[in-house]
Amino acid sequence: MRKKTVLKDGWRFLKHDMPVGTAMEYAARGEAVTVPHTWNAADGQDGGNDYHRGRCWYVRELSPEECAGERLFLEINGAAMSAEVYLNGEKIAEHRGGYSAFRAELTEKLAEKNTLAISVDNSDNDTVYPQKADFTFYGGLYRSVNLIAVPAEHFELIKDGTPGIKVTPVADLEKKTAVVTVETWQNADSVEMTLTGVDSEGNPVELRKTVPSQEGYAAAEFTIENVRLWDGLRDPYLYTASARLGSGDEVSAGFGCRVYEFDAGKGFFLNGRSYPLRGVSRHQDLKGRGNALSVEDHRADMDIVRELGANTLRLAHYQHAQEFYDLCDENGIVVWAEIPYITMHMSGGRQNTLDQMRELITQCYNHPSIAVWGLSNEITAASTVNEELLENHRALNELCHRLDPTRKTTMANVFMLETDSPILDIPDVNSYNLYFGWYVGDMEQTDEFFDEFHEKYPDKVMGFSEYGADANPAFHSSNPEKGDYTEEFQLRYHEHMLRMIEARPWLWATHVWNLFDFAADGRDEGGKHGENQKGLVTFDRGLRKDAFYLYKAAWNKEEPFVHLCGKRYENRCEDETEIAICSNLNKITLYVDDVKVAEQEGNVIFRFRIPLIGEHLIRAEAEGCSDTMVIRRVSEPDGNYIFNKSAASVNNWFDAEEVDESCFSVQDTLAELRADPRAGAVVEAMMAKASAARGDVADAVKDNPALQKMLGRMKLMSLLQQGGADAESIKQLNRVLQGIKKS
Ligand code: GCB
Repeated sequence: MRKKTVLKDGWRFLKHDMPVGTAMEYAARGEAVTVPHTWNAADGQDGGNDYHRGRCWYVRELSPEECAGERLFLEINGAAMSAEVYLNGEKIAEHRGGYSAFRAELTEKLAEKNTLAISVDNSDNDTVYPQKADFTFYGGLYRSVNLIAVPAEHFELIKDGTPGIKVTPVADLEKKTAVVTVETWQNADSVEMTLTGVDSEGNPVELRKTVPSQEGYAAAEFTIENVRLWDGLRDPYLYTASARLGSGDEVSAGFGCRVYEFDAGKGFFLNGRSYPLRGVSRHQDLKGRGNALSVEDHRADMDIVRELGANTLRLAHYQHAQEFYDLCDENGIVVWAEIPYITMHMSGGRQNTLDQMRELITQCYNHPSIAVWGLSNEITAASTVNEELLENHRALNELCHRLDPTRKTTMANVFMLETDSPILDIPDVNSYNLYFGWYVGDMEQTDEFFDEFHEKYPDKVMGFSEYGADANPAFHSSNPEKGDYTEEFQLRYHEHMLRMIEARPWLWATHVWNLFDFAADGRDEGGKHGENQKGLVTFDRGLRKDAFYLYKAAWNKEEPFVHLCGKRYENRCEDETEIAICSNLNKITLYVDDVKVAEQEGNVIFRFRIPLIGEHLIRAEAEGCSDTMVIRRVSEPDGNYIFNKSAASVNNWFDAEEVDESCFSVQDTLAELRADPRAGAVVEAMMAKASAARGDVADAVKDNPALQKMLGRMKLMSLLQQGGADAESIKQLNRVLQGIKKS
């Protein structure tokens, strides 16, 4: 028998670095905490990059009852980012990487009284990923910590945090069978393996074999006839594989039989039918709790995913909790799993990328929901593509294929990476993160980017791994613009992207960045501290922004609904206003003050215009569903709806400046300026200066013709603003350009 004891209570937390002896001695003075715990739940989201990063201690006494059992193991499901484990002052394990589980055997080191002391460290370094990324690097024992007591004969618990059982189902769609290989590792002579479930007609399946274990390894093959497939949202059916030793030790895993296929021209296929993956990304954190989530928190997140109707999740940017992959299995959500090899390649981090990948695959292998292993994210954002970076990716890619020949690899490329970069040849399938229409350029450039790629590389599988726009639901506008953080702009942005995606079913997967707002302590913008607000739902999960309903209308086929957008935009200063409605029904009737004013047929989003006189009750109806809101006409624009009016000076100073249209100015596009030798020379001189300051990024831009073309369409003004130039230097440059007559 195996016994698991959850070590939730009884911990003392010391928020300082100190030797283990001191930590044990002063433990009683530490803060009493329960695990899961992070020390950055509050300061990890207050903005300004000042959250506590360092080495802290968790100390706990283990009672004799807790230590009972023949062999005793400690299981730590997440210690961010690096940890050292001490039992009675002696170091028994260490682990680098904040997102995977690890275990250590305690048995031989147990004494009469036992004290566990775990140091956890999230300080910066140059060997453990992530070090540079747009999210808070929470520190703590933020997932469960358990004791596992097993008999002397037991399944492997140490190696890479293995579950001890590995299940590989290979489904044959024509024969309607699945050949399932079960492998286990143990210190016993034989293993009894059992598969249970039902077939496609509901008849029970129970297959059993007892197999010998040689050199600690056993394997058996089973064939399920008439197999019931794991079929995504439609029928995420799970079988169970279990393995048992004579000692009574037992391990088991849910598994699913499915076939994933990728086609450059046709997109993604599940079990032989076209199944475009359309969904969102998720970070594992929650306002007030940081990353120390409970099982209920994970469930609540999954409920929102189901409400949205997404069929895929990108679980960014690291390994998520096992509970969450389980939920994906049970709910039929196809998953992109990845390691935090992100933003910047570190020469000293190669081994860590391989370790984190090995643990991710070992620990997550059995989840049928996982379709791809992600090698890296925007790794060329702050690194150039050189041999060292390529070699690291090749090593990761080979590791994935060796550990798991059944799954494909992918990576999320940054927009400025050339599409002919050799790095695109490494993973099996590709993907790009594109923020045209938000950070750079116009939304339409996304369409152009993908079409150009598809035309140039018709045999390469391509996906859209990130896109999004920040929105603070406090801000509103009837003329939404990029950078205004309004809900209305976010809605327009996603409306464009949704249509763009619908017209390109060959994109194997698309993932909105992000389902939820999340902590990014380096940010301080859009009226909030320390948050990335690209979520469709707020950080506390309390509010679904209007763009949420756009996707729900497109993806949720189960729950008919009508949603009036702009509910929070009550006070409107205009004669006529727009009413936007999201719905998965096709005919909407609009009532103003209980009078029917219009009817429209369409899909997903419906836009009406109505005169605005006083206060109005707006009601939208479709097939028995309805939604209402109140809006009113006001004489002055409501200042509460506008983001940071005073700080918007960078955008506004230009209005006051006289511009001589016959001369060049920063309002001209880069291409227009470059076409003139004199204006072009000014721009080149400015670029050379920027390149001296940010060499690697500038080089990546310089050598990328596709990017150059896209940048050419942008106004110099917006390029400068997005590059972070201050108002004074933009003005100076403008004065120089105004001295050059257009020919
Ligand atoms: C990205 C990153 C992601 C950021 C996102 C953003 O490309 O992969 O981690 O959070 O952009 O919002 O800027």
